[in-house]
Amino acid sequence: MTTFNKITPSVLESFSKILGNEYVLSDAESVLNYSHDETEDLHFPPEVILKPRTPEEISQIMLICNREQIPVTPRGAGTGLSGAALPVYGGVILSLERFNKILEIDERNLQATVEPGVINEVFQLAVREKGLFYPPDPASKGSCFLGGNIALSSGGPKAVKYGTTKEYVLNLEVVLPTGEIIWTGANVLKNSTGFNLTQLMVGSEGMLGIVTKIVFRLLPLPQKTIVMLVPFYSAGKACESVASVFKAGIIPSAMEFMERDAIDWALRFVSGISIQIDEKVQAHLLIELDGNDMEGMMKDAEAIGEIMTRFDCGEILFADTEEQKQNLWRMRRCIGEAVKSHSVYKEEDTVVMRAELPRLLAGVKEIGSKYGFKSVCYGHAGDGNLHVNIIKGEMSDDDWNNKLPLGIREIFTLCVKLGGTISGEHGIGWVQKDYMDIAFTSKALELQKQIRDVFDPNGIMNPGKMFK
Ligand code: 2HG
Ligand code: ZN
Repeated sequence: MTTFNKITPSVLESFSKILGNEYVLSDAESVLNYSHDETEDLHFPPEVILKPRTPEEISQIMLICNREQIPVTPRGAGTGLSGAALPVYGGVILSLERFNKILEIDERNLQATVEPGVINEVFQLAVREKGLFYPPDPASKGSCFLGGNIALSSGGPKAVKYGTTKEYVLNLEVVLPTGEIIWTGANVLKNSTGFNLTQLMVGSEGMLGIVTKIVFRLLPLPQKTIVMLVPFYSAGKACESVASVFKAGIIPSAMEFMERDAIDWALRFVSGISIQIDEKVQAHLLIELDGNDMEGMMKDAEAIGEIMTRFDCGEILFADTEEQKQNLWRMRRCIGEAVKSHSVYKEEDTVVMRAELPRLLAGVKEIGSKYGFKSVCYGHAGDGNLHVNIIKGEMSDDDWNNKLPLGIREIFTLCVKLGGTISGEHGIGWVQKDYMDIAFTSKALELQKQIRDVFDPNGIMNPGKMFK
C-alpha cells in the first residue's frame, strides 16, 4: 500500500512558481467544488487544485509529486459516474479545464486535433459546421470534456451504429506519471506499429498518464434522421424486440430502452415535453435512423414497425419535426438526472450480448426481489448496455451498505454469465473496483496492475481506483 505525504508550504510555493498563484487554489469553495463528480453522493476533498495550461507545466508538477510522494488526480469536467476523478487520498486535483482549444480540423484527412478540456458538444458542433461528424455522444455531452471521454472510454446512444470514443482516437500526446511527454501513435487510420499505446490509454481512467492532445478521426455528417418512440405493454418484450431489428439487417443510429418509471420521472423532471402514455405501457424504445437516403430510411422504419408489432407494441410515435426529435432526446438524456433528483441510488452500468437483454432485465428484477431493492432500468438496448439504477427507497442504511453489495455482485455475475461484463461505458473508478474479480481472473487483474506499476512506479497517479 503506497503511503503519501501532505503538501507542504514549500511544495505549494513550487506549484505557484510553475503556474502562477491564480492557478493554485486551496480555498474552501474550490476544495468543495472539486471534491465530487456526478457519482452518487461521494465527496473527497483535495488539498490543492492545480490548473496548468501546457504539457510542460504538467510535466514539472509530476516531477515534484513523484519526488514528494503526493497523489495526483487528473480531472476533466467532473461529470464522471464511477468516482474516477475523486481525490480519495487528498493531494492534488490536476484540472485540464484550461486545455480547451480545438487546435485543428483537417477537412482533407477527416481528422481533428483537440485539447482534452474541450466540451464534447462544442467539438461536435464545430466539426458539424464543416459537414463532418464526431459520433460519440454521452448523455453529458453538453458538459463533459473529451479528455474525460477518453479516460473512461465513454459511449452514448450512437455507439450502437458508430462505436464509442475508442474507435475515433488515432493518436494522443500524454504526460506520463513520471513526467516524460510522449505521443502514443500516429495520425493514420491504419497502424500496426508496436504495442497499441493509444488504445491502452483509452479507458485508463487517468492512471497511466495525462492526455494533453488528442487526434480524432471524423466521418461525413449524415444529413437526415428518423426518430420513433415505441411503447410496449411488457418491458421484457421491449427487450426481446431489440435483437430482431438487427437480425433484419437494420442498424439504427440509436436504440434506447426506458422502463416506465424512467420515462415518468424524466417527464416530471424536464419542462416543456408532454407525451400521452397509456397506463398499461411498461416500457419504451426510442429508435433513431440516420443517413442521406430518406426513402431507404422510411423503408427501414416501416420494417422496424412491423417487427415491433410482433412484440405487442402500442401505437408508435414518429417525431414529425426537428423540435419533436429534440424533445424526445432531451427527455431520454435527462433520465440520469431525474433519477438522481428522485432518490438516493446506486447506478450499475451493466452490459451483455444484445440478445441477452431480456434475461438480464428479468435477472435484475429477481435479484431486486431477493435483496429487497427496487430498480429503474434504462439505457442503450442496441448494444446490450443497461443502466440499472438501484433505488434506496425504504432500505435501511445497514442493508444499503452491507446487503446491497451482495445483490450487486449477483447482478454482475449474471452479466458475465450472459457474455457481458461489469461496465459498458461509465468505467470502474472508485465505486466498482471491488467487483473486478467477477470480470477478470486473478492473472488478468495482476497483469493490469503490473502495467499500471510500469507507468506509475511510485503509485501516485490517481491511486485507489479500478483495483482493490
Ligand atoms: C445515460 O445513458 C448515461 O443516460 C447515464 O450513461 C447518465 O447516470 C447518468 O447520469
Ligand atoms: Zn449511458
